[in-house]
Amino acid sequence: MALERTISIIKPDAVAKNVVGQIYARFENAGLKVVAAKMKHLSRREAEGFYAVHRERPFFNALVEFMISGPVMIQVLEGENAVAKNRELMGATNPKEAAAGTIRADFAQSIDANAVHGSDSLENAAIETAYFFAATELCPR
Ligand code: RTP
Ligand code: MG
Repeated sequence: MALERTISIIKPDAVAKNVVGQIYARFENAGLKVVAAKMKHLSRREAEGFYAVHRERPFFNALVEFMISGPVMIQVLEGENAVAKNRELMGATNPKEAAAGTIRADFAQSIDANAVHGSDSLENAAIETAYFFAATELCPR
């Protein structure tokens, strides 16, 4: 087992529903530690840059519009197998297909407003962490 870090973003729908604390509890109960966090209302440029990999996808514009529709809560999670563990806690992209008890099953409305983002690989976790945080903002503990 490897100690990893991953990026989690609580999306505008879940921040608006006031369930940041309930989602943090899921991380904590699974043994993931928050080692950096910030609430931010993303600019269009920031959201487009973050999701640049999806630029050619048909849902890109809707995704960007949604991600800038309100503040998001961005955190770096640290723990054993943090990347996969966070994806497991999140559940499937489409909440209709998300397993019972996952964050998306419990808090997401639709495939667009799906409550959370999580890095999909260790490599992307490092890229996404650097996108939002300076090295000095990480607090290993
Ligand atoms: P995320 O990146 O947000 O953690 O979600 P994911 O890996 O489960 O899904 P991904 O394929 O990376 O897609 C990014 C976000 O785009 C929206 N999406 N909409 N309408 C659609 O078919 C569609 N497909 C993806 C979702 O909000 C997804 O979280
Ligand atoms: Mg993704």
